[in-house]
Amino acid sequence: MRDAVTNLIRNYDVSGRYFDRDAMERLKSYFESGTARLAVAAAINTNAADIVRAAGIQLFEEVPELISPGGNAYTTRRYSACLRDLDYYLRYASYSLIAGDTDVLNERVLQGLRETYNSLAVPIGPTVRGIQIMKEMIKTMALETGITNVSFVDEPFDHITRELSEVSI
Ligand SMILES: CCC1=C(C)/C(=C/C2=NC(=C\c3[nH]c(/C=C4\NC(=O)[C@H](C)[C@H]4CC)c(C)c3CCC(=O)O)/C(CCC(=O)O)=C2C)NC1=O
Repeated sequence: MRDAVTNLIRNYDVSGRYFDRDAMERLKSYFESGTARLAVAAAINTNAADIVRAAGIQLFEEVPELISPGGNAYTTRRYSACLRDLDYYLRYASYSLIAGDTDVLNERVLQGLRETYNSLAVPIGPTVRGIQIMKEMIKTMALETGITNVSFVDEPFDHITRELSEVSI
């Protein structure tokens, strides 16, 4: 599993190079955003249950077929599985935000996920929507805590979304 720093070290070590200006710029931007990353992760940790619950409510309001008979989140078991999945995405997104790298998502979350979803007929579109709802909530929370540039919050959520949505080849 890699983070922004180990990833960079790995790339430079492969070719036996010292860090150049580009590497230093990247490290600088990672460390400069460190406090903001910590603050967002802290906000997620404290509010995870509420974020997941609220995102679920909004998703099922937008796509009520999911929890109607025949919907993939219909029945208590599947409803819980759906919220549990949102909770997985949120927790791993918080790790990825701290790491400043999406490797943890590839390694722990995304491997084989699309195939699993396809085999259980879990619809990708609404799942992606649920992930995006959480992202927006967290960006709002980050702005409320006084962080002005919240664009770094996008990375893990958009990465999961992109990988999930990719058409099978
Ligand atoms: C940490 C990495 C990790 C992930 C991501 C993960 C996902 C995951 N979600 C699953 C099921 C599921 N996922 C959903 C999710 C949904 N259905 C909907 O309609 C909504 C759109 C959506 C919620 C937003 C549902 C309903 C199931 C159960 C499907 C079934 O058993 O029929 C399953 C099948 C096994 C199980 O039910 O536990 C896996 C492996 N498991 C993992 O270990």
